[in-house]
Amino acid sequence: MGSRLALDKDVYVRDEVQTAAKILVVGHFAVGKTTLIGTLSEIPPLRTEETMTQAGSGIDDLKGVRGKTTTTVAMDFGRLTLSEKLVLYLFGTPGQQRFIQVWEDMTRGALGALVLVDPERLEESFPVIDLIEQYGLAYAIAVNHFDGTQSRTKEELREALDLFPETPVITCDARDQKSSAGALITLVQYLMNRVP
Ligand SMILES: Nc1nc2c(ncn2[C@@H]2O[C@H](COP(=O)(O)OP(=O)(O)OP(=O)(O)O)[C@@H](O)[C@H]2O)c(=O)[nH]1
Ligand SMILES: [Mg+2]
Repeated sequence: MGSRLALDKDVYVRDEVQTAAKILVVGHFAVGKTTLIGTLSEIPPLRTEETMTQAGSGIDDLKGVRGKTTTTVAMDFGRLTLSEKLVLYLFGTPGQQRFIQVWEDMTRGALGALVLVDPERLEESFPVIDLIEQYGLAYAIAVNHFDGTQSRTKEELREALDLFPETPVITCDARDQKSSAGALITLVQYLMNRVP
């Protein structure tokens, strides 16, 4: 217990009152997962970024992704204290199918997931949503608004993504703290209301 206290004093000192929840931030390639966790984390986020090389050019589709030189190869990790009673541990999980093994580990113990979606690359979100449903995780959709993207109504997005009526759809800008926090809070409220 002594070493746990030393590792994460803030959380364990207030043990009786504070609950920790694991939340996944998922989404397809270059949708803004690392950006969102970096924006929200109150500790320096753990990142596993590697420079993209020519070898990956036929694998990760850079179409519509400007100025991206690195990609996440394992995970992102950050922490966000939402209130005296609730601290969130954020795990960013790569959406590419070749990372399916990472999903096996990441989904364990997770309360739910924020699924980041680029409205201009909707079809890339289908396999990610399929995976989340396959693992039985509750989720909310956060539409990351890249500059200049065509806006669609939430209803159009809901229909295009074939969502359940109760699944929350929120818009956000992964670079903006307030809007990213708003997306996460919507997810957490949704998850809390589902708890029997
Ligand atoms: N204009 C704009 N750019 C954004 C936004 N969100 C992220 N970006 C940029 O989009 C690029 C991809 O963002 P990342 O956070 O690396 O995306 P990712 O989902 O972690 O990518 P992978 O780990 O490679 O799958 C970066 O260059 C970001 O700066 C946004 O809302 N607007
Ligand atoms: Mg990333």
